Amino acid sequence: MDTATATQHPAVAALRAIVGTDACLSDTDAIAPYVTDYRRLYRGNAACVVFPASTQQVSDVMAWCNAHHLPVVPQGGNTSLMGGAVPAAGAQAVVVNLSRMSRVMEVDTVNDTLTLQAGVTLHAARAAAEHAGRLFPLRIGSEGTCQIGGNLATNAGGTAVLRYGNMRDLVLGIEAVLPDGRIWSALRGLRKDNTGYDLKHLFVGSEGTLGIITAAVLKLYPLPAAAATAFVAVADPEAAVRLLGQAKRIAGAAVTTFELVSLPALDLVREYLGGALAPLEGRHEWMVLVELTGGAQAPLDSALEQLLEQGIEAGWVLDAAIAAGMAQAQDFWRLREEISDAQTRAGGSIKCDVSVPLSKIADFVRDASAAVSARAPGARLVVYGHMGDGNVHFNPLRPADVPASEFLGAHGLPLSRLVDGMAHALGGSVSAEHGIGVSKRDDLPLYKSEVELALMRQIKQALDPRGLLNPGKVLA
Ligand code: FAD
Ligand code: 2HG
Ligand code: ZN
Repeated sequence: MDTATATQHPAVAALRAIVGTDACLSDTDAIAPYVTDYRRLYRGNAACVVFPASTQQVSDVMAWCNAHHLPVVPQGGNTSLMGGAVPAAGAQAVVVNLSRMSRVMEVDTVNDTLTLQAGVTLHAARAAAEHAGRLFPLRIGSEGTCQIGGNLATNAGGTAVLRYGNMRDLVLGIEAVLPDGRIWSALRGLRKDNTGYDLKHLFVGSEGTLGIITAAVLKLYPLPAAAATAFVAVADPEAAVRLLGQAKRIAGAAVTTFELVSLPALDLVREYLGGALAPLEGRHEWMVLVELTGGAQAPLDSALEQLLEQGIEAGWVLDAAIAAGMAQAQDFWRLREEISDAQTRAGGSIKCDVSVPLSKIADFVRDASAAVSARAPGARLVVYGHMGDGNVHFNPLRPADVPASEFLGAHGLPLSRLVDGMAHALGGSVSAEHGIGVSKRDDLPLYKSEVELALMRQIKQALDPRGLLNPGKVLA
């Protein structure tokens, strides 16, 4: 950790008095990882980065910043893909990183709830639940680094939403520090509570603009004893939608994961993983990862076999591999979960995290693919994701021989507007699960009505009249 110098911002000494010297960084090199976003597209400035150890310390930091009109950027694992967790370039701000608040406070196996501090990583939360014989079902590829506070602030989705819902559906109680430093504690483990406005939902998905989430009560579920997993080549996205419908009819609530994978997405992962894993022979344009989970293996296996047989008969399924055990299932999962990082490593990926009604997703993928290919011939169509939720990551990627900066410079904004616009026209969303951050902020007025934007601004004004929390994110 760094030492104080005469040129330091006055916040450094004041906040060190609150969190301790070692828990407040101000040296340029030391703060670099906290002011640079995951994809290294955004690099900001901060007076300092503080690591509070308690809700009271967060409150004291926030109160000091409020009194001194200093903006605050809440930060969890800094895995956001939208540039929301780092300060803007040139901004005077304090980054409040929650990673020291990593205590699991209670696992209640009668109430089926998990109470924890916001800085617990998703991986640690899932492990704590599993240790108690329960499941905390949020599953996303960044689980080792992202934190529960960040998951709540972004209303994270992932690969089990089909069965368990988004983070909003998984939270029962929240504790948050307000922009003026007051603590609002509602760590209630209640499944029914209609005592007025449900304020916790204001903070879910607010991307650090309304309060700093310091703790939460989350729902737990029975730990599934069995899973049946298949990697399936399908004729096209339309066939995938039909297969999903059939899966629901055959297996009902056991259908936990239904993820679409396009060939360019799979190729990219194979390139970065050394081409090792190939569950299916031959090359197929479209594949899905299907997982059923439940209490007993035999019924799941038989449901999956029945589904695939019927899919082959109907011409939806071209080929399929059923995982022979957990190790092979993990290999299938790896192919899916590595797609995001493979794009980050390749560079030059345009993120379009869109959702449309399931009934329109096949048309959307077909039409958006044609439109993007016409506009940027050679762009790799890294299209994949949570098809079961009507959510695809439609991410055009630079052709292999075109530098990232050239591709993004020529196509970044036009292609993302093209794809987002097509989703919007189908009644869809331009951010299904990643939020707005700074990446989509300036486009938000294209997709939200005046009334909706005005309501959002009124809420922001009511909670944060000085505009100190994560300024420049979500709303301009
Ligand atoms: P950060 O990146 O630190 O912050 C995100 C936003 O939340 C920022 O606006 C920040 O200010 C705010 N924030 C953070 N902590 C708090 C807090 N305690 N109180 C208030 N505001 C706070 N997302 C999905 O939804 N589904 C996926 O499947 C998915 N897969 C991913 C896979 C990879 C490989 C990567 C890199 C990212 C993925 N993400 C996914 C995106 C990201 O991991 C999620 O948005 C995650 O929820 C962010 O958590 P975090 O702790 O890293 O938050
Ligand atoms: C995923 O589903 C994540 O893998 C990341 O939401 C998506 O990198 C992306 O575009
Ligand atoms: Zn996703």
